[in-house]
Amino acid sequence: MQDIVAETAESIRNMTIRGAGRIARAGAGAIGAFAEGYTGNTLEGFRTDLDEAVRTILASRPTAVSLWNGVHSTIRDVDSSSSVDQARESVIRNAADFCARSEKAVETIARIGAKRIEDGDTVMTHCNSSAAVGVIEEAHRQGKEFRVFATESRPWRQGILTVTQLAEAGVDVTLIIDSAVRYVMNDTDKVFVGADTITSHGAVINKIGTSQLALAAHEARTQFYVCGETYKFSPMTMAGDMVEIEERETSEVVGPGEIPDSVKIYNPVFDSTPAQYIDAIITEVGMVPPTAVYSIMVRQLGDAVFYKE
Ligand code: RUB
Repeated sequence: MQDIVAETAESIRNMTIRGAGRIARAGAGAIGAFAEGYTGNTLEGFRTDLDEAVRTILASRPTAVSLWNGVHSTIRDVDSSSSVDQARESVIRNAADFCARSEKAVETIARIGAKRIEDGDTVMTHCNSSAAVGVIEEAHRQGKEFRVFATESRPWRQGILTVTQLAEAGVDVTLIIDSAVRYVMNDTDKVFVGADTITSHGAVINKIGTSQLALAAHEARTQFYVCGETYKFSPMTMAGDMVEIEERETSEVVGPGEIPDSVKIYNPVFDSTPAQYIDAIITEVGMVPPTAVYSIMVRQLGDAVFYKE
């Protein structure tokens, strides 16, 4: 069963499984499967092997706290378990519970966010966020007539996934290159993006370029909404920790021999949008101002006490 842990970690690392919600569910699911297949019979042995499985999953991608929250909510009852069977069962149950809650949260966000889209609107989205795409699809399902601009999102071009998904759902969608964002923002009424991590002071870490959309939206007086489940709230930021911005392989940016060897390449894959540029964060517990993140974080995560210094 260690295989499923290593395979899942690799699929997250190589982006076969991507997007903050999906990687959280995959990580929690892999830990659940690990517990299900565990054949050892001592609690101590289980805890040691589980620790290693958790470390393997968490090392796969560093930025999205959803992965950390998903995995830690899965193992939360292991410390208080008194037998290996009790510990295993708690992990299996908590993993299934997290995945179900996560999927339901995305559906709730879709229903809440869809209310913000009106007939005649032009909407913009960035990268490929299942929460943001869910909002757009739900508004379309409700019969609203609007159009969508979706950014390409170099270098992985997740925008291709977004436009394909939206076109298949029947949405009027236009693909734009990333550098067209400010030009197109003048014609845009509302922006909906996802989140990988939301800090205690309401900043949102999402796909590189999100903060450019936010700045352009601010300048054009376009509403800017973040769609994010509360397990994207980072308890570590309450303790003052910085969010690590993932830097990926330079080969994702240019192919071999395309530019002189002396040229350096920098490939950060997320950026931080300050709270002041965000009109609201659409969560499964409601549409909230970024200034409310801290109190929701305490309420939602407080009993779990995920973060230990
Ligand atoms: C994906 C990305 C998405 C968030 C939210 O980046 O930035 O906007 O993860 O996604 P990558 P979701 O492709 O590098 O994982 O709403 O699906 O959780």
